[in-house]
Amino acid sequence: MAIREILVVPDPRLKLVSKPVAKVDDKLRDLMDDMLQSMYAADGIGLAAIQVGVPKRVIVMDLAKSGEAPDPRYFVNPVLSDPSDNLEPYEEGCLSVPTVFDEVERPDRIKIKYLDYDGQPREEIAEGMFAVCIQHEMDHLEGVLFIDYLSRLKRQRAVQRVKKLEKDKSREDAA
Ligand code: GNR
Ligand code: NI
Repeated sequence: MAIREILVVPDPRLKLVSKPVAKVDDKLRDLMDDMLQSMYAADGIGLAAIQVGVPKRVIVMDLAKSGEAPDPRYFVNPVLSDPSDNLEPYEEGCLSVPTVFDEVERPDRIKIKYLDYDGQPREEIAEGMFAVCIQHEMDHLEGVLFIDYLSRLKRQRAVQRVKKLEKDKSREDAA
């Protein structure tokens, strides 16, 4: 297992549309293991493969609260359907847009079909934080970030903020 670097804006790879996975095999499980470890290391609750530079339709997630037992979840080739009419706002963040948080409205309930860690087909209804997170991660598979739902001004500010953060970080590393 290895911790992989998480891409941040404005990396153009974050805009790619990810490709379906042909087979859930050991190589894909290695990727999912690395993604989960990288997500935990970055204190995230979800991660899409493109965030570590791999344009495949793979998501990992762990919504366990701190102090609770870990609850790793894996979603391969996920498909969402039957969104509720009711939208709920939630203050979102993204490991690819560090330190930026803003409100996004999404359906509060949605159906999800996917293949699990063993390649078995599964179907669930997502609600609450699960609904927020799975829709945020599905957007990554389409090259969409939560800041794309904000005003152009807010989006530009967000990207500038991350650019500065990265610049300051690379200066620190050099010093
Ligand atoms: O760690 C994360 N927290 C989060 C908070 C609110 C809404 C969505 C998320 S997902 C994010 C990790 C991430 O960037 N996944 O793509
Ligand atoms: Ni994200």
